[in-house]
Amino acid sequence: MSTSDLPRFPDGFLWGTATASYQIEGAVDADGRGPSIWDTFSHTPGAVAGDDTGDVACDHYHRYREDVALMKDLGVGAYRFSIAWPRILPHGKGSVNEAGLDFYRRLVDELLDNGITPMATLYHWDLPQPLEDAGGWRVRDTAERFAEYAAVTHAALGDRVPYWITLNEPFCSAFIGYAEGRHAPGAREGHGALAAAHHLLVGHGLAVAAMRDQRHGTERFGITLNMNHVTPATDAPADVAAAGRAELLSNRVFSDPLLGGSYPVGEHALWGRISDFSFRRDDDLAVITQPLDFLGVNNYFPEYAKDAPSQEPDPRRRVATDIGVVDNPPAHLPRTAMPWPVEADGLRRLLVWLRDTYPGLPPVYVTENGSAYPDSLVDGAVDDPDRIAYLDGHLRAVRAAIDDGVDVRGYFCWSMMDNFEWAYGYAKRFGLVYVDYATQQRIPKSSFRWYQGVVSR
Ligand code: PNW
Repeated sequence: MSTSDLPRFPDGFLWGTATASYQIEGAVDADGRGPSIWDTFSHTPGAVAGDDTGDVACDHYHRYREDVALMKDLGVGAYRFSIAWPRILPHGKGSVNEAGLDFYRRLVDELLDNGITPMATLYHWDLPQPLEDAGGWRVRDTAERFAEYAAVTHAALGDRVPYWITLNEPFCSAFIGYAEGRHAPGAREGHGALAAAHHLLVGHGLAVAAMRDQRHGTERFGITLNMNHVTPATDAPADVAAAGRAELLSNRVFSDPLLGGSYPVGEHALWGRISDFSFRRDDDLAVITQPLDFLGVNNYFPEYAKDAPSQEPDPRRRVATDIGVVDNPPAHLPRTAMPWPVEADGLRRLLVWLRDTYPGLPPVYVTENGSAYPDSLVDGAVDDPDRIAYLDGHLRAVRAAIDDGVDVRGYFCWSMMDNFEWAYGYAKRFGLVYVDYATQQRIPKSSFRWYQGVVSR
């Protein structure tokens, strides 16, 4: 597919690509790194497909120079990566591991030397295991330790990293990690997940305040939420009500406090069986609502909500995501390998929803969007027309949202390279670059060449 008929983007639009520490770095014992909840989880038999682990992953820790050279070839202006908390503070708190900071100093210098702007995420799910052992995100202490970690890391790198993202997808940390149990730490709880969601928000606010206090210059502070546009599957009143519940869980639990200044209206109907909210303190909203310089949005698919009975009849055993909704997208939509439905206009609708729902919405960066397909290496090359079509459609949707008046400043394709796809292990490939894990050879896919054409226009 040619890029010649793709609409143009505003001057200064930031084109990028994204990864995360545990998904690519490997080197889990190098230079004093401590264990994280993902080391523990991936080494638990049956937790990850194929019992894959991030022990080696893409060995990016040792191959970052080659990977930055690929980004330079790709022509992107920016790279979004995450910093592994257990490399900086192996016990989660206390003494700082300078060797861990040094890795990110080297990476950032390499990016800057190649004219690529670094965007750092402080937490992409690799919580130091000792903090989980002390309660993890269920307890307020973790939020306070997170702010300390943010301050230490920002003090070391803030002079060279202009974009700081506190958390990646707190929804996944709280609800997939503590309710569904498909991600580390693998808990299945109701109350614990809601406490985790709250402490993640508090940790975000404390971290922004701490970093802003010691700001070096013009660096900007934001958070990345995964969000989905929600439509009722039919116009039956029960499905319309289900869509309200889905929108609350998928989006508003985080976006209402962060962008609207209040906990979501109607949330108690959802959490009815959970009545202990003592983890919320009176002044927490003031902490959570620190002004954001930008909002990061990750989006892969839209949702179509259908009313459905709760899966677990005993309310005491229900997890927090069991809200009487099933996702029922139109059958005609194509599917990726996940198998997530593909409907690019869902991204436009989501961005417009954000603008309409939150007056004063800060500038938005699409910090992740992309797709997994069953790529294969044939005669030394990977042809991935489905991924190109996916990206083409979603870029047109972003452009249409800008035309609709949404202030979108950049787009980061997930992912720079194939990597450890969490519960799916290495079986799902999202990369613009194919990774042959047996040899660690990197092979740019045809989507890489296509995206090169997009970002160079
Ligand atoms: C995001 N879901 O995760 C993450 O930020 C990335 O680390 C990940 O590789 C990427 O999307 C692709 O999955 C998600 O179940 C994981 O809806 C799961 C879901 C959404 C996003």
